[in-house]
Amino acid sequence: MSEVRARTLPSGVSDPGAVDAVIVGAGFAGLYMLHRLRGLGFSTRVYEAGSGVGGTWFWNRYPGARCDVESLEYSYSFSDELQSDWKWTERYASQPEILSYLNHVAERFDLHRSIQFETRVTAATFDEAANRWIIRTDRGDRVSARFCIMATGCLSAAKIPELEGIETFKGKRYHTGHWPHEGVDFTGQTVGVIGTGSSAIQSIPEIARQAKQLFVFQRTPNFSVPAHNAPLSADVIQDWNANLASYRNMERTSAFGFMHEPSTKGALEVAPEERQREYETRWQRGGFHLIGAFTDILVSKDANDTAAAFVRSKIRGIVRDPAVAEALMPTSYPIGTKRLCVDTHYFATFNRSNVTLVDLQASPIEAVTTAGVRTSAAEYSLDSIVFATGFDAMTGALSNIDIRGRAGVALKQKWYEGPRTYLGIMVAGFPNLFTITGPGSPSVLSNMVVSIEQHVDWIADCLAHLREHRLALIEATLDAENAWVTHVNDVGHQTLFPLANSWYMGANIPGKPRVFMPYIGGVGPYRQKCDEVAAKGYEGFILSQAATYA
Ligand code: NA7
Repeated sequence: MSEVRARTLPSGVSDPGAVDAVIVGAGFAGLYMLHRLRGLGFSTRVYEAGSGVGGTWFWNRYPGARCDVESLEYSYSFSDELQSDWKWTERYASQPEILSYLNHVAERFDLHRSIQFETRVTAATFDEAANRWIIRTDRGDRVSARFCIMATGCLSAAKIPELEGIETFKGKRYHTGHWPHEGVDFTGQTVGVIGTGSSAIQSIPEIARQAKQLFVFQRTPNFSVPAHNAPLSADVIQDWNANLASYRNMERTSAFGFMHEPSTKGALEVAPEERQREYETRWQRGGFHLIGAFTDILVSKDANDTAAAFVRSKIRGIVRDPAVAEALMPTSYPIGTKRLCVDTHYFATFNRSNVTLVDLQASPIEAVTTAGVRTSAAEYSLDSIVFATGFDAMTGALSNIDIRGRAGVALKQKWYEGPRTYLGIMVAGFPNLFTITGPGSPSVLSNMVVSIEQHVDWIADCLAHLREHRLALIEATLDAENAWVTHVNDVGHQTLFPLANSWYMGANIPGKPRVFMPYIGGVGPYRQKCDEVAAKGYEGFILSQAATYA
């Protein structure tokens, strides 16, 4: 089977050719999927909306953009040579460094030639007569593929809020998820940042250093813990390399896909002094470790309250103005049930004289005006507005494509009351369509690279299995899907996650069904389940029909 040399295709011209697989997206997931399928000899084409590889790391170029999983762990494990050659420089990698890494991967494994850039997939339709997917793009391509693999990312459909008057604003508007490649110089400007999620929390300290005046429009305060980012020391790298196999195994069998010091006790089982010591140690260590301090932080409200109170006390200690500190303290949801943020000097930024917190709970935004933002209490004149307002998470990128399975049923219609998948990988009624880190899998509750590698390997093995057994189709049964959805919900409802209005719950998008979308059963147990399903001849799937493979 020959590779499709997509780069040589004149853009905008329909390609009548057929391929074994189309992959949508060239981020961490799409690149590795392409590499695996090419290794198996499947003809594969990747469509990517951006002009380069990288996905999330291609688009999210806002100041301060950084991964909050440690760089050594937020990296591919599939190639020993890649692991030993690539040198991460910081504990938490910046966006430019991760993008360089992904470009390096694409070059190293010669991936570019199979990727058609600046091409957005608009539709994917299952042709029941031919048992193939017909994929269409915004450049007029129409390609037929036996398999369609969505590597579209969980946080890729940017969300601009529906605020009155947005179009009338005369200054510059930016969304953190679509940042200009040439960067933005805010020197001398009065800037408004709307939102206080991870993207805002990373960018606000950077923008504050440049801008003349910064207004932070906060609807819901967020819990954030310090990153304590620093250059990676030779000792840390040496230890990582010396223990690589066991560390990687720890990630794969862990709860969240990264290494952590497991806790053995509940927060209320220990004396208050010991609890405080444990939180303090983990705060000093930085990153997500705080949330793992005790076994029950994400399942017991009383336990959770102790961790939340600890972080609030830290905010009180950092922010000098007590009223501002109070406004920055989250109280309306348990810590960890909205994405915990990891920051560098976020709370301290509110001690700067050029930074003002605008509490939208006290005075909501009424409209964007030609000059800036008007709340119920005041009007703010702004040169630029930064929308750090997040994404239509987990389902948005898929809903933006007209995906139709058997009998022309639209995926959007099927998911009208919330996403339904089997294992987060496939959807009943949509044969041969795969969703890498789809809803119903650990995905956003995990180290994405670990979860991506697991899904890609599972899908690649599945395709090889089908070919080996001369099978054309794999399709989740409705029973298996229903049972999985029930399980995902049951496990989710054993935790505190449903208590928050988070994007995990679809709560940030007006009209989106309130469903806890990711799977919180743990990366390790989830992997085991997927492996068992495959080992039992793809239990819960129907595999059918002899096929001719070119
Ligand atoms: P998030 O985490 O969804 O944050 C979006 C922020 O924008 C959040 O504070 C929202 O407040 C706020 N928001 C959204 N709409 C509005 C309106 N209309 N008015 C005021 N404020 C608004 O997105 P991020 O990009 O920061 O992070 C996404 C993920 O990327 C992150 O979790 C990491 O996994 C990486 P709300 O809380 O809804 O009241």
